[in-house]
Amino acid sequence: MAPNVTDVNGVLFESDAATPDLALANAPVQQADDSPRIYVWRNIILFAYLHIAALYGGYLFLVSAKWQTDIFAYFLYVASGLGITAGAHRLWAHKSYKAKWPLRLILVIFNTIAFQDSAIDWARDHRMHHKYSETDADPHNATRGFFFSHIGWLLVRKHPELKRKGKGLDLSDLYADPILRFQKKYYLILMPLACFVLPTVIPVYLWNETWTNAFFVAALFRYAFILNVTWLVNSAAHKWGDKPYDKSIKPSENISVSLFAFGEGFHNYHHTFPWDYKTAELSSNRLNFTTKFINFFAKIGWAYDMKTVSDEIIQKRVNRTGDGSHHLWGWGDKD
Ligand code: ST9
Ligand code: ZN
Ligand code: ZN
Repeated sequence: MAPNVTDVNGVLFESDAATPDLALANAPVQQADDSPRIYVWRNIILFAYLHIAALYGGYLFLVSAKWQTDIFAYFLYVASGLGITAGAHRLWAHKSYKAKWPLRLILVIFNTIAFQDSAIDWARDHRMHHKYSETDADPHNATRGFFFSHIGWLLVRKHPELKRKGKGLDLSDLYADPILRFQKKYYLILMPLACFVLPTVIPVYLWNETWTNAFFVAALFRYAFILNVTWLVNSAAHKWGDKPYDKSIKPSENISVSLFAFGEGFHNYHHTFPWDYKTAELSSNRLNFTTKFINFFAKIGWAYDMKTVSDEIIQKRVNRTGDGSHHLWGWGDKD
């Protein structure tokens, strides 16, 4: 049965937000079968435009952009991808390793190119995603379907339950970092420069690319591509794949997603052991470019205190809650 929507709609919640009710904030998450959908038309229109423009950009990528522009777009994909995987995800959301300030600076620049909101806001949503996985307090709750967990969650107001429970998150470690505070404070200046203006201007001035090719290929096509790869972790990797570590959850081991997402598709492992900096059961870095990147910086001392999980603990968990597919993955061959 659908709940009484007037109990949970955005208007009612806004008045709750003004006078926080602690008893409510500490109450268990309530599941709503039919959550309210308050459409955000600005986002719907902008994302529709982005995807149509990105299709045109993909066509230009193949047929008319200079090779330098294509390589530049690829470089931006890798850099901004690492800004999400090594930065927002493994470093800031999960604290799975520590980084000295030069690496944090590189990662925050990469992260700003990715335009997935400030790293503080990204980590805040992601901590909710792990803490309240697959409930109304999870921003991209996969039980609401593929479309919602992929992009739909960015087209509607967040669920009141998320805002209520979110008040209990501790983000003090993120706000303690001046680099992250700076990014958040100046985000609306830094992000357009890093994600759209420089990616368009650089090809035009450095190798005489046309404005059209530069804008649609290096800015819009590249941006939409990496957004969709990231969203696939929330949608596809919460739907398809084996569950060698915990068969009771939706997150799954998805190799195709891992390939494009620099090692972030081993999602059954990641939700079972979220503190492991590798986000996968690897002694090193198979299909996991992000782990290679962090390991490189560990060698020069800029990354340290990397957290992992012992083989023994993993094996115990596999035996206790896995779906029996663990032996198929060949994790024994530590490479
Ligand atoms: C984007 C993000 O695309 C993608 C993230 C994907 C995550 C993937 C994770 C998978 C693992 C990692 C794999 C990486 C793979 C990468 C591969 C690379 C090759 N906690 O948000 P508001 C409260 S972004 C606590 O406005 P609305 C808070 O009080 C794309 N509290 O909610 C807040 O106020 P303030 C570009 C929370 O109004 C207030 O609510 N960006 C939390 O319902 C209002 O927050 C966009 O398109 C929380 N988590 O609006 C923008 N959240 O902030 C999209 C909220 O002042 N977003 N509160 O403290 C929006 O426009 C809006 O957020 C909205 C909801 C319309 C979606
Ligand atoms: Zn997940
Ligand atoms: Zn995570």
